[in-house]
Amino acid sequence: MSELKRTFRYLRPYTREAVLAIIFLGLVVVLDLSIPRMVQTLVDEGIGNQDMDIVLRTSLMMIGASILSATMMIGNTIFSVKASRGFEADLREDIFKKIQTYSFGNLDDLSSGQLLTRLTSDLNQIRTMMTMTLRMFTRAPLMAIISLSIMWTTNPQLTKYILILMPVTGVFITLFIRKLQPLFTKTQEKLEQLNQVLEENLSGIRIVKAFVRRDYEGTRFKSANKELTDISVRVNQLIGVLFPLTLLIMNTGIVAIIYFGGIQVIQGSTTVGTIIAFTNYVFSAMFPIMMLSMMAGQISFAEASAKRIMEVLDNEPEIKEKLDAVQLAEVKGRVEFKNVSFSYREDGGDPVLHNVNFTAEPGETVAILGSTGSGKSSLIHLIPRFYDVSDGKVLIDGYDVRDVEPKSIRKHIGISLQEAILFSGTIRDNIRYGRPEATDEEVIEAAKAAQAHEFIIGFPEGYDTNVGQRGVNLSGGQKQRIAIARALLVKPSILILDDSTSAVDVETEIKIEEALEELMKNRTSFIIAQRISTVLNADKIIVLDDGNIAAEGTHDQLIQTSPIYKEIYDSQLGDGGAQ
Ligand code: DUT
Ligand code: MG
Repeated sequence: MSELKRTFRYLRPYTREAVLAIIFLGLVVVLDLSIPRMVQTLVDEGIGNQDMDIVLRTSLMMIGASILSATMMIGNTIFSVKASRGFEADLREDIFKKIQTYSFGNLDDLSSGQLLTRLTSDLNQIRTMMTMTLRMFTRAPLMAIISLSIMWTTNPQLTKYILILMPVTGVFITLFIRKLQPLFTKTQEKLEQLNQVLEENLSGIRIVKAFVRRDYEGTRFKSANKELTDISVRVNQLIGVLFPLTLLIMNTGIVAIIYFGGIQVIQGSTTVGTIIAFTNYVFSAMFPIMMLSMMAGQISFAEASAKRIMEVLDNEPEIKEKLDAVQLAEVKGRVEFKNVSFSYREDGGDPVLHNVNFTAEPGETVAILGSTGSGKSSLIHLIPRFYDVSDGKVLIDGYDVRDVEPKSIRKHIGISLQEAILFSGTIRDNIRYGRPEATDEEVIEAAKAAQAHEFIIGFPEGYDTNVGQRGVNLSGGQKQRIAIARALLVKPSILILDDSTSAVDVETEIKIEEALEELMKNRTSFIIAQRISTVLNADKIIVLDDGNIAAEGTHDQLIQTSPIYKEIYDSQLGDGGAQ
């Protein structure tokens, strides 16, 4: 229960609504339970004494009580819905805000699919639970207590039979729940497995088609689906047995009341009306126990969901901002790596960068070369502090990035990540994402430099063309160029382009290079490129090999001194290494 309880604090702003909902509910219970009492009067005093007056008056009162009870129930609904929806919205907002604080490392641990499930179906489970609490949970014990007290004050003798039956039912239901509980947990696990298969399938459906693995995926889905179905069927079968059995116990109680009550009536110690009222009260005293047994499943589900939601909320961002963090108003763009080692795993296993040292002076262009997996992306991710180094220091303008407010560094960095991700919206909005106040002229200027202007104006709607989700209606190269324009538009002191031209033809790539040269005069830039032709003019070329700097220098120096550089050069522009 503990995790579920923790979510309850989100109900606090809605205390007024929650209390009103429960008050209304209490009134409903009192009114509902007054009706059998009136039946008793009607039978004993009205019908028994053949008094039409009492019959009429009591009937009217019963109708009145029913109408009032219905009205109170509506009141309960209004306030409980207000409270639980507000609770849900606040909790959702908190989760969303929390996710925004996550750093790259946190996001490596929790996939977007997992986060989405937690924001939707898990949250839904908890909200359902909350609504039920405000509408039924409180009702059940209230009903049991009030009916039992009414029964006790009218006829303690008969009440005893019910008091014996209640713990029997209680024990019986507890045994059942014990059996059900592990099945609920299992259901939840199976559901997650199924979601996993579904999620992978939906995001990778193009790959599934391309590799003609529909049958395989179909089988995978079928088996996950079947497992979930099997277990759900078992759960529901068990519940299906539980319900009629509790009904049986309840009916036994009613028979007992009628039998022993009947004897009392014949002996003249009680009235027929009392017996009729009692059979009603048996129902209202026992029904809550049944209802609670039904709800046990809901509670287990909600608890499991609360655990997953709290995991999201408890997750601390890996990148922590220092309390006395420095705010950088200006960044000149000096970037220095001092003995930097880096590993994605906290336990330090297998570093992807070993003892990296280099300095990029303001305005320099640094090209990073290296085979795939050599650590190029990892290296540049350390500059905006997407990850923290495991050892050593990354300095910007002489400040350790860990001492500076991350926001104030990132504002001065324009980055185009290896995978160009766009948002749904217009091309214009995508380009100005980092600087929403940019003018149209600035947008066009950035697009021109990124060699995107021409294809953009080629679209019938130009810059107002809508980009589909994740940029589906654009080619890979078009997306990359928009991403470059987006990075350029912030007029950064440090520009980072990670393999941003891999999907662009050589001719366009060279044009981008030329345009950049002009644009990047006063900016430090880091360019990762596969093609050596685009980096020949860099002020500094860093060759990475398996996380180590294998060589560093200008093209002219490297071609003389570095065999590994010469090898790359020959393989791409090769005519025996001649210049
Ligand atoms: N790696 C991880 N977790 C990640 C990213 C990378 O463990 O989230 C590993 C894979 C690889 C090493 O780090 O062994 C370096 O990866 P990186 O992405 O830095 O390599 P790259 O030089 O950018 O390769 P590519 O040219 O394929 O982009
Ligand atoms: Mg990379």
